[in-house]
Amino acid sequence: MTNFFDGIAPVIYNPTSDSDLAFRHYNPDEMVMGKRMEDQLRFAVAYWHSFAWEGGDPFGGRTFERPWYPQDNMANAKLKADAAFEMFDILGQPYFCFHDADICPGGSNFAEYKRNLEEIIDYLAEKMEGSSTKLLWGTANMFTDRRFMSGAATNPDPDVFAWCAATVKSCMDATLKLGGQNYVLWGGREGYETLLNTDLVKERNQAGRFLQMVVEYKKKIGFDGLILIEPKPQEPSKHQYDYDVNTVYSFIKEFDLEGEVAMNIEQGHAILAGHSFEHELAMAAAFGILGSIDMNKNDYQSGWDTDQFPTNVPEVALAYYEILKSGGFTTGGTNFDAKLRRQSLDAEDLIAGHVGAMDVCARGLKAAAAMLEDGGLEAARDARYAGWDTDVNKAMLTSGTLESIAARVEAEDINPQPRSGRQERLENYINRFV
Ligand code: XLS
Ligand code: NI
Ligand code: NI
Repeated sequence: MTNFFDGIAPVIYNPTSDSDLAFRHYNPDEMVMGKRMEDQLRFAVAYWHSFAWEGGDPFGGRTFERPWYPQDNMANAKLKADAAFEMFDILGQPYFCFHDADICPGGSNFAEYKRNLEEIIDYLAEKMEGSSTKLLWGTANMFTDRRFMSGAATNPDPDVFAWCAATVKSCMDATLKLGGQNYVLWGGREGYETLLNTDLVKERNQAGRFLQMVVEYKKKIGFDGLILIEPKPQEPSKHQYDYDVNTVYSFIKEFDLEGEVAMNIEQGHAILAGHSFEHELAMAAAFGILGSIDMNKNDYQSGWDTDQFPTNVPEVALAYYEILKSGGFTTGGTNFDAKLRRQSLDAEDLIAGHVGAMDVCARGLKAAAAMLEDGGLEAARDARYAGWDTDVNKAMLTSGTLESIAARVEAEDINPQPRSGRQERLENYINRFV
């Protein structure tokens, strides 16, 4: 027990409330496209930003005061877990996600790391018994410690590769033990700063073999959740091997992992890659690898991963549109990989950030469901491609050759006439729902 959230009542759905800490749209039991809203959205709190991050930025250190600081001992790790579960209860949060480094101190060698991890996992398991919050995914932090500065699985030093294999094994065991529904790998240090000192063929091969070992181990221990890769470009390495969905998909194919690995797609990472979130989601859906999402936005002016709670309903609606259209989440969910601003010092700020984000997502989900049920966008899209429905045009893709098509163009005097893409009308259509 902590007293960190003292005085903050459980957050409830009350559309007429004038409190900052009430849900006006997130109504867990409301049915949306055949499922409870809670089961469509599958929200998760990110342990790292909410409980481990201390408010630092590149120019200054800790701004927060928390009862579980300093985070270098197991007693405080347990206090942090107490506070985390208190927040999950206040929010009625169905899931959480963690890195090993968020939940316990790393220790001075591997044996100590493992002891700490096992002790805190037992503690979390106990907490979960008395709680309705489950584990959406676990992961290993293989980017903060200086041992990872030249890469994790892609490190030139085989001892680091070995350390990473041992670490991921421990974190997969921990995730399995807590009933985690997925296991995530974000390759923060899997990239390079300069080609002058880098053998990118070797590094990519190491990463490919590493991922194969993860999949082999998943099968060995009977973990039936998804293995998810989280793409991100340019940060922290200048060149990241997991740049975006398309890049990761080609990596998966190259290392024969199709059908074994899916994607955890983060809104902010999509933007950093020069895409929109919905582009990345639609691309993953097209490849059949849309697993889960990190629903946190970046500041559009600052150009780096600011990890803010979502506030933009139209953007969120277009994201859930792609998710619902692809059939919705199975084991995946909506993880708020988001942190407070460093001036937001109070326990209430932490609750408010999540309440707002959950409400924005609920609005987005409802709008997306309404658009899908109305069918206007799909009808417009179908109409735009309707020319491809005729037999002769279908045949171009199945049995056509350049010669046969050229002959038809001449014989039939085919002379394409441009038609409007009707973008503004479609934007107006979206505006009716959001
Ligand atoms: C960092 C990533 C990270 C992953 C988990 O940018 O988003 O937080 O989600 O390692
Ligand atoms: Ni991120
Ligand atoms: Ni993330």
